[in-house]
Amino acid sequence: MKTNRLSAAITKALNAQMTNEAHNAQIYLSYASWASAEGYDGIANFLFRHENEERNHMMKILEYILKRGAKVEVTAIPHPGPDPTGVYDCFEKVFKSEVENTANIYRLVEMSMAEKDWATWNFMQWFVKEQTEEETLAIDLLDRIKIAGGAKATDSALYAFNRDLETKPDDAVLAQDVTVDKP
Ligand code: OFO
Repeated sequence: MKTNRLSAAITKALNAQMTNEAHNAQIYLSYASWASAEGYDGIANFLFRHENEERNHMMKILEYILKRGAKVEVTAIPHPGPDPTGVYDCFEKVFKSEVENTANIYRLVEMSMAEKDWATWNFMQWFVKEQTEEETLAIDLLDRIKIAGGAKATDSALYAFNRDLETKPDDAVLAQDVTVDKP
């Protein structure tokens, strides 16, 4: 008897979403490295934690595909793109990549609804909530940099922002408290 509980289309879309999560992880990894090299250790720490979260999201999807008896396809991860030109640009790009990922998640929700694959629909609801939290966090941080002058923020304002990210807990669940089972 066939034990695969996912359609070919949903399997393909979930595998593509694994790559999207890995791509977002690479973006955070790349920006964190950039921030660290620029001397913004608080910002780097924040971005490294989020890199880990995105990788956990990828693993969560991988485990779901396997659990449903379907095939995981691990592919190449697209390049994260150029370094940010500054702190404001960095967080604008973070926000943009989160919005793009939300659109990908919504497409999967739509697909699972159209197929009446309620298990996948239910599974995807966790990601809908997670994207809302991540977008909120990115908007909040962007607002704070905007108040400090945006792309023209002074060194002392950026110093304070960097210190803030070093010591303040995130609004979203902290990546260091997260495991593959409980992302
Ligand atoms: Fe995977 O949570 Fe954002 O992108």
